[in-house]
Amino acid sequence: MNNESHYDASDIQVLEGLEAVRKRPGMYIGTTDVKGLHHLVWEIVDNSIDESLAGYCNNIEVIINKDNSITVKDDGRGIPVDIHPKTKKSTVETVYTVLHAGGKFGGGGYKVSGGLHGVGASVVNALSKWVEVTVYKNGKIYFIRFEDGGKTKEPLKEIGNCDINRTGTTVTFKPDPEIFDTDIYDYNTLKVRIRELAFLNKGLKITLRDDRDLEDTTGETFMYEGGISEYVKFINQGKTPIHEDVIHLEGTEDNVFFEVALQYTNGYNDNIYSFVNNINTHDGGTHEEGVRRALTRVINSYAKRANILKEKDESLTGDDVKEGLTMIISCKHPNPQFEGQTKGRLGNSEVRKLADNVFSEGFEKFLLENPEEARTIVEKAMLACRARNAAKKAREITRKSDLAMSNFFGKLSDCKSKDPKVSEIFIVEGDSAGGSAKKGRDSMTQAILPLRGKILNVEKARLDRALGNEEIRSIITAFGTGIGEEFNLDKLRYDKIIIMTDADVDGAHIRVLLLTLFYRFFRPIVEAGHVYAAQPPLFRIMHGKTRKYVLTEEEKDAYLATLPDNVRARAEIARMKGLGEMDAEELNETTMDIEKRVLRKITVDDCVEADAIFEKLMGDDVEPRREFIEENAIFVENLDI
Ligand code: 1YM
Repeated sequence: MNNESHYDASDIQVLEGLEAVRKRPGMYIGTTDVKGLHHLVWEIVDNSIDESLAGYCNNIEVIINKDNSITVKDDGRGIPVDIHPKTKKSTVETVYTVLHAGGKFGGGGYKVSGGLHGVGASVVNALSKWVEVTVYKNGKIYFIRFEDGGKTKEPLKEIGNCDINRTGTTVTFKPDPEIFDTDIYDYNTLKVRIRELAFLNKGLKITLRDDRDLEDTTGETFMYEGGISEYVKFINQGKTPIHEDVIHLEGTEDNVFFEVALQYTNGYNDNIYSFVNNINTHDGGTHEEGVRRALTRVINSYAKRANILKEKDESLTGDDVKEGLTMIISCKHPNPQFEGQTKGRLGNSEVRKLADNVFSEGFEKFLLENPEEARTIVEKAMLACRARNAAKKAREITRKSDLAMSNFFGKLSDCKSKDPKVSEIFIVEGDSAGGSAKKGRDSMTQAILPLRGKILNVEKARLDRALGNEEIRSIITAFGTGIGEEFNLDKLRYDKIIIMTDADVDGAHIRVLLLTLFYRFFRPIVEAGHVYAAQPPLFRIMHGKTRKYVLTEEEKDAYLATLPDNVRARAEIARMKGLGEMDAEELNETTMDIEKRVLRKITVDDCVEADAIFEKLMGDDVEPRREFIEENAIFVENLDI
């Protein structure tokens, strides 16, 4: 092959490779929405984390620049700059332009990153308007720039000298606005994940700075010497632990590193999160199974041996022993097998054994050495067991009670269709809005459930008490899924569950109560993407025969700006007060009609963050709750406060 020619066969291959990424970005980064936009950052940060896992990098810095480009810096070895034998180009250029280039060039380190297994850099390059890479290595500073989806502007060149001891890589990229729906980075999204990465990689320092924010001059630094133990403490802030120390256990076998940190609180919910190579395994897998199995077994055997659990008592179940438990499980695996539809499950069977062994040995030792704590933990699980049995009875009563049923059927206006794929249910605040909704709906596919009383705050309630609340019982009955041990997602009677509340503080409060209920007891429904918030309009603009509804102040201004001056001057602008004020036709047109409405999908993207929000909103302290509602007014852009 002719080395002099600047356009040879390997160049063509490179261009074709990157073009393939631009043609089908979804295949490489999932989506091109705001999530995909943030995904680019993680691909680059992953390379720095890998360098840290290999033992060469201690500091990572992420900067959101003024133009919404992103800079990631690390103090690792620096991407190799020598000429790569196969491509005859610098290794930096190769890594950034050849698909699947990642690990193959590194020379077999202990590479445990997840994500795209090294294809990340070239994918980011393909989807960027421009990328600049600076490498500090050998006392020199090297630089290369790519433009328009990964085209090399000029090969790698030396641009100066640096201290011989200085090494590292700095990458700045600007996502291509032609690829992504949005180009604006969200500070909080980056922060939540960066904090998590810092917890999961103890001792690693990661800084985040927002240069769009004039007041942010230093950024926030995340560094946890305690790693996942500190993560547990962080989650348990504002909760009440029932034993002082976080229990931390770890072990390694055949290059697989496994660790777990846990602490029980006096609450009724569990917060169990598991990770493999820093990736959240939402659907668990062998690492989680090993721990859960060992936890149940060890608590039962200890409780019996210590004679806290008597012969006649029934054994504690997995559900009993996880009540109030906060636990982080983390596994670093050189060859993880991810399974399931969303690849959120670890499949490697050898990990089950490792997790079980490490956990059972360590946890049993803890119980034996700390008899007081052990008794507290066992008694907590035994209480949970009793409550579970009480809930079972309550459920049976719910099922049988004719009174509860007649009450319920008086309330729900079900849709005619029995096909869950096309059916939706609107949960509506108040009777008057419920009335309009009933008239304005498409009765074939839309069911209406008006809520009269207040919903119980389930943050502080066990299942048995939740089942005593009439509003909650109506919701369970309407959904058809059952609750607790009986929950079955396949039985959900509606494809969409739409929360329809006013755009004011009361509406926000009811929405939060409902979301807490869903998050605690119907999490799979949220995770499967069935829950939505309706977005009633905030303004009605009338001119001539035209009626236009808009959701936000900005949209109103933008719409008015499109009108000719004389029309705008005479336009009537009304601020919509509440759902109850709209007549059936208006409600249908603005909020319910499948063609015209705007729904907002509710996700539990980051369960830790969501839990912190619920904790803040639903915990005992009133002040943070007020503040939060005022600041965030969850899921509505504009709030009448
Ligand atoms: C801001 C982004 O990419 N850091 C980074 C990347 C690499 C190395 C060090 C590295 C790896 C190895 C050897 C190795 C990469 N190198 C490659 C490849 N930060 C960032 N820091 N020396 C340096 O894996 O053996 C790909 S990524 F392939 F060239 F080795």
